[in-house]
Amino acid sequence: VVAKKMTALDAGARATELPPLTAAGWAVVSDRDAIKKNFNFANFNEAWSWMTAVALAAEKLDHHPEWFNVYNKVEVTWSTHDCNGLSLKDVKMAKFCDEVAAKYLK
Ligand code: H2B
Repeated sequence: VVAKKMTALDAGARATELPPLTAAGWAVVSDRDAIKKNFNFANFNEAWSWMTAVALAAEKLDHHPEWFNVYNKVEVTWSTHDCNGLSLKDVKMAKFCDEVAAKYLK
């Protein structure tokens, strides 16, 4: 199976997709076309469990995070190598990150 090459979000898609994400705490990175967010969990176990859920979804979608974890904190960046910028896969994974995090961050 040949993976479909992702295309960058056009101006219209950005105007629709990015505001809900920035409202949810995602920030557009200043020096490259990417979005990032810091997640704070109760402890390492919850952070790692969340990372595991995100990792499994990333494999399914063939779209992988850039992330940095220290104990209960995870800094995640989404961007698409294919198009050297933001694609719908980044939006999808960012939403998934928030959905799963909501189960921990009560
Ligand atoms: N992850 C991200 N974030 N962007 C990509 O363009 C990408 C990926 N491409 N994971 C996938 C893997 C590609 O390299 C493989 C060959 O499908």
